[in-house]
Amino acid sequence: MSTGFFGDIDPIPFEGPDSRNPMAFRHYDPDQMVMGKRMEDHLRFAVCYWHNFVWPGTDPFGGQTFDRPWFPANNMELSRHKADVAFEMFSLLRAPYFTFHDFDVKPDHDSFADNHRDLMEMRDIFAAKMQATGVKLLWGTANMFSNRRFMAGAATNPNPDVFAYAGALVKSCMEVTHSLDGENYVLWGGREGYETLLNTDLAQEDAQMGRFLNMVVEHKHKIGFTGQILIEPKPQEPTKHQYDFDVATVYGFLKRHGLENEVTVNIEQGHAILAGHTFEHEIATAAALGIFGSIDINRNDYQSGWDTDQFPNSVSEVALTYYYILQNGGFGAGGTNFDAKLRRQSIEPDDLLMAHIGGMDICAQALKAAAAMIEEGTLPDFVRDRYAGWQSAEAQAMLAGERSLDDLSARVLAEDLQPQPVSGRQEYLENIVNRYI
Ligand code: XLS
Ligand code: NI
Ligand code: NI
Repeated sequence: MSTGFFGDIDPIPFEGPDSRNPMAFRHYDPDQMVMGKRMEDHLRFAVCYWHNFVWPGTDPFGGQTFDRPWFPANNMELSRHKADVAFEMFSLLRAPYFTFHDFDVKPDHDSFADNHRDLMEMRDIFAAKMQATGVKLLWGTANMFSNRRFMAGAATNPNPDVFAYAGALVKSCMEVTHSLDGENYVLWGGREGYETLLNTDLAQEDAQMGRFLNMVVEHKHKIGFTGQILIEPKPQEPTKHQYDFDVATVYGFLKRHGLENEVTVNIEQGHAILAGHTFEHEIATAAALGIFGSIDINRNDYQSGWDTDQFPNSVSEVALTYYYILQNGGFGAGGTNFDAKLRRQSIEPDDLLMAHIGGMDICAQALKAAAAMIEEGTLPDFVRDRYAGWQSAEAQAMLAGERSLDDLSARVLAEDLQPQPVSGRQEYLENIVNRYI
């Protein structure tokens, strides 16, 4: 039964690339087969709770611009209404998954027990709605950055009682995620970082964060949660220096604390850009290190230096994203989570729908382009051929630790080696990419 929030509309249909209907998909056709798999099963779209149903449209200069019937959602009645609209939107968009923080779905209290009670009630409401709609949980997470108790961090807080509170919160949120058959659990270290070294002990905070994540992994095994634990890297914002700067930094942290086989990464487009990387750089790095998990799709404004969380709108950018994901074997338990929000002047309910329709279509178009790049083979073949010299017996011996610098020197002299450069052919390769976009 409809909440009336979106008016009287049907689930968004697929009408094909020639459609001029703004409330229809032009490329996202869930059942279309791409490389032997349904599009829906490749993309594994998730719609997030926080940007759509919690953020009121504020910016540093102005307050609320969105007028939603469940605002300010400071009691359970309004929270239940918010859940009705959220699940209605997931269904209208035909998104197979959603994502949420505890803080998004219920009123915020000072007492842990009050928060826990409301979270349990919402869990039961979600379980019934998931059953009724078929919408599944891609991941759950704990918000350990909004309430002022977390202003100096959660796991990295100088006060051990905040560390304990954060641990208790992750325990509840992971257990709720598990009981809703969530496929992953995310930790974004929203305030795990620092503003000034003058009040910060870096070694102490690293030890705290390492122990905290180990406890999370221990608890996952204890309760039999088989989903992935995902760390979401971000270099700055809200803190000036965030510890989970980028994929490579997170990998070093995981190695240092013995977690590289337990934890993978949730990579976000806007965070990659803030770190001075491209999204595909971060994805390919995670794949090379064996820790690729999932993605948060959005885009940043390239001029602002801020995590603007806009909906993706460039096929050429997103095509390379899926190209490297497909090269890595596609998503396992991960998926494409729209961690994206409207601009604050887009105040109508159908703006929420159109933003996702456009984003889902961009991803679908990009997936088709990426699949064509792989199936046609020129790009992967080029890279393979470029490294083909490493297949020789001598090259394999160098890699396998069977040669020393003395050996290399002796051979270079004996054979009078004078290696000749070959073209990297970047423009040729860029032209090939453009064939598919
Ligand atoms: C913020 C993060 C956040 C995480 C979930 O920048 O992207 O939204 O995805 O806590
Ligand atoms: Ni995110
Ligand atoms: Ni973000």
